[in-house]
Parts: sequence; structure tokens; C-alpha cells
Amino acid sequence: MTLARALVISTGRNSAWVALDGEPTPRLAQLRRVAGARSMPVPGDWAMVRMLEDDSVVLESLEPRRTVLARASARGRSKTLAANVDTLVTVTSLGDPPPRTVTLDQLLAFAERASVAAIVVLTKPDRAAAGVPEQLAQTYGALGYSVIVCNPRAGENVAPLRAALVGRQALLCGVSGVGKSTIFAALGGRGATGDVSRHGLGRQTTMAAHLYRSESGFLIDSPGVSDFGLGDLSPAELARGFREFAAPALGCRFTDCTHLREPDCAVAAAVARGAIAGSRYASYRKLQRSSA
Ligand SMILES: Nc1nc2c(ncn2[C@@H]2O[C@H](COP(=O)(O)OP(=O)(O)OP(=O)(O)O)[C@@H](O)[C@H]2O)c(=O)[nH]1
Ligand SMILES: [Mg+2]
Ligand SMILES: [Zn+2]
Repeated sequence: MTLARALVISTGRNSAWVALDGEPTPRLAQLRRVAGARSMPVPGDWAMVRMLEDDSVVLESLEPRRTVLARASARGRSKTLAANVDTLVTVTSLGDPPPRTVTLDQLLAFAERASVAAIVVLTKPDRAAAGVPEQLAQTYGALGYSVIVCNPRAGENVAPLRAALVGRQALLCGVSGVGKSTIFAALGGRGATGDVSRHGLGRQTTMAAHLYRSESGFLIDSPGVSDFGLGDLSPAELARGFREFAAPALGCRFTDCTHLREPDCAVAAAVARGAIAGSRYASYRKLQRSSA
């Protein structure tokens, strides 16, 4: 029986995929010893695991978290999604599925409010409508986000992503089919999938996890975690997720302007003269309605 340090990649009810130092392939660890502990492991946690004689792994304890990524939920409660993460890698497909900027803007607003960096990865340039990659790269590049257009299936332009991940503790997010698993394969990351039976109930759930270790950093793909709902946000809180609104908002007539229907709204004026992208403002309005 030996103890080892491991990075938590993905968690289920009674088990977690963990990556042991020096081991490329994730292992499934049982959580039974942490039952009753104050906090359940989340992706990005560092844990001590015990390796038993039958080669099974038990997660024993968690190291203190430096940061947590949490999603606000109803009634002011929050759910911890990940720990020790400093970067959100958002993945948007340029075609099949077609790009939905409202989804991307929601992820970026989440990152903004959580004070973590965000990288905009645009996949499937070979399926894109003419001009769209350039237009999206321009819109998000102008906001200060790093934009990487790559085709992970063909292995094209993956090097800039690899470079952007150096030293980053990153979490991958994006809807199904945008190419997240393909990105891991292109980076040379390792994945694991397995059926996990829930203790006592015998019910099986499939749990997948991907990990890419960069130089002094990591990129994690954990299904379910990328459910970055913004929760119940006031218009003012949501507006803070749109970084380009901050400067114009100082010119609104009302200091508590929601930028939706007030007179003399400087944000709406900036949209009208093209200083704020219309698609970003449309996302703001849509997210406003869905969080209200
Ligand atoms: N044409 C094209 N196809 C791509 C590209 N990147 C990924 N694909 C394909 O898109 C499909 C979906 O990719 P996945 O990597 O499985 O997507 P995912 O985001 O992991 O999806 P989920 O696991 O369902 O969340 C696969 O058939 C990939 O081969 C690309 O740049 N161009
Ligand atoms: Mg996948
Ligand atoms: Zn306003």
C-alpha cells in the first residue's frame, strides 16, 4: 500500500478519474474514504490516493484549493465545478454544428465573472461559411481574447494552442460535437472512459475524462462540468461579463442602466455606431431574458 499524489480529472458519485504523477493514462479511484468529508473532489483538485494490493486506487484526501470555479444556482447557493483552474478554453465549431455566438458569449461572461482567462478556439474551418472565421477572429481578438482557428482532425494549427497552454491550469468547454475530444487527440492527451456503478444502487453511469499535461500545467475535459450556466444574475452582474460594455456604460444617463431600454444608454449607442459588435449585444439581451 503506497500513497501517491494525483490530479482529479473527472468525478462521479463514488469514484473519480485521477492522473498519477508520471502515469499517462488516467485511473479510476474509489471515493469511499472521503465519504462524509467536507468537500467532494472536483476536477483540478490535487489529491492523495492510496494504491491497494489488488491495484485498485482509493482517494484519501484533498489538498487545499487555491481557487474554485463555481456556478451560481437558485436561492443564492453555488456549486463548485472545478478547482485550481486559471483558464477556460472555449471551443466553438465554425460549421457542423454552426457557430452559436450566444453560447460562446455565455462562456466568456462566465470566465469574466470568475476572473479566469479565456481562450477562444474555433474548430472546423474547413466547414465554415466564407468570411466567418475572419469575422469571429476579428470580433473576439479586438476584445483582447486569444483566438486560435484550428482543425484538430487534420492536425492543422494545433501548435498555437499547445503554446497557449504552457503553464496554464485549464478547463475545456464547449457543446457536443465541436471537436473537444479531437483536440485532445491532436495535443497528445490521454482519455479514459468507463462504467462506474453507483455504490449500493448498482446503477451504471458512463464517465469520461481527458487530460493533457502541458509544461507545468494541464488541460482537463470533464463532461458535465462545462455546464456553465450563469445562474440568477441581475442585469448589472451580467453586463460585467461583457468586458467591452464597461467603458461606454460610464456614459449612460442612469448609473444603474441595464442597457436594455433606457433612454440615453451609451452602450446601445456604441452598438448603433458599430463600436460594440451587434452579435455581442444580441447575446447580452438573450442571456438577460434567460437568466431573468
Ligand atoms: N471537418 C472537421 N471535422 C472535425 C474537426 N474537428 C473535429 N472534427 C470532427 O467532429 C466530430 C466531433 O468531434 P469530437 O471531438 O468528438 O467532439 P466533442 O466536442 O468531443 O463532442 P462531445 O464529446 O460529444 O462533447 C468528429 O467526427 C471529429 O472528427 C475539424 O476541424 N474539421
Ligand atoms: Mg468528446
Ligand atoms: Zn446603458
